[in-house]
Amino acid sequence: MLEEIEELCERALTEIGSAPDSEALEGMRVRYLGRKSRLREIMSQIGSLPTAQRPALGQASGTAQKAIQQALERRQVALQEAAEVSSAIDVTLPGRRPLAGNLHPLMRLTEELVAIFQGMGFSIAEGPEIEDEYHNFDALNTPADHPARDLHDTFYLTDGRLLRTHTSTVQIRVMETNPPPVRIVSLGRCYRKDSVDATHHFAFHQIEGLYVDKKVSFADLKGTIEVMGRQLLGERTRVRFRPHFFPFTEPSVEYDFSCSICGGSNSACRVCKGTGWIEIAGAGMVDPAVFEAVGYDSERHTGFAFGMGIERVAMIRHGIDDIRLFLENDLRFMRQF
Ligand code: 2U9
Repeated sequence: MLEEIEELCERALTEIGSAPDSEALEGMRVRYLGRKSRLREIMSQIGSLPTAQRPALGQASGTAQKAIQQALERRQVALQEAAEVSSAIDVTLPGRRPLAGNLHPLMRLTEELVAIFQGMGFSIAEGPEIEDEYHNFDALNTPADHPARDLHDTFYLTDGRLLRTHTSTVQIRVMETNPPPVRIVSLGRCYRKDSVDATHHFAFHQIEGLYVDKKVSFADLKGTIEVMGRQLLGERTRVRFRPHFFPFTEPSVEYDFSCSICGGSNSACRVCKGTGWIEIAGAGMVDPAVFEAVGYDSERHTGFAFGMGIERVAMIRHGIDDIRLFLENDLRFMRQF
């Protein structure tokens, strides 16, 4: 009888393991554990067997009953899970469109500016964000007592190095290692110890241009800025230059583009406030002291340079009034571009 129980249990487990559906499984439960099953019959006979045989048979039949019961439960769960998966997939439904990301507005504008300057013969130059005081200030004719070098304005590292405050550092490095002519735009992230508000951030992006050759003139600078303005904001864009001061350029200017939003006709214009002009950035002829620092002969070569904050241009272009939006990664803002 012991052998019979073992055989019966083995057969039951094999059959249950491959039961095709719940109905077949219920049939097996009745056949192997039901009131009229062989196992129940054996169990009911144990009491009338000789005492010595009873414990072994009782234990074997109990173990078999438990094993069959567990196998039935396991198979039931497996069949249910399979049914759930197949009913969850409706192969007749149309496919879901995958969520495709798009470029950050600052990156898009950067790429556009790069294309504009490449079209005018400029190459792209990049360099380190951690710099030394020499490349960030001294080589750019910015004296030791200049306010920009103050601890309040620049992020210094403990070893005396600093986070670059402009990308002009890259242009110094290019001139140090390449003889003229040089026609490059440098771009990347810069850092200043500004309190964060709607128009300032401690981290921002710059694009700066430098053109050095024999006989480069202020007229070349004006032409370059005009072409950029027209390509960026439209053919009707005009440019005006105002005298200014930068340590690294002489003469220096700030330049404005005519307002592409209202053309000066709306006194409530968010972008130009009704003046018709938008202050973009600065530029100038490279100061001879900068040429001396990189070993260029300032008697033989001249050059112009200009710099722009990319966030500022993006704000003007899209009528955005808070610089912080560019860094918050709020999808409601990003999806507009
Ligand atoms: C070299 C020599 C001169 C780059 C220049 C500006 C004027 C300028 C600001 C615009 C807004 C920086 O992002 S901002 O805060 N920059 O106005 N930048 S001339 O002059 C150079 C650069 C490199 C070797």
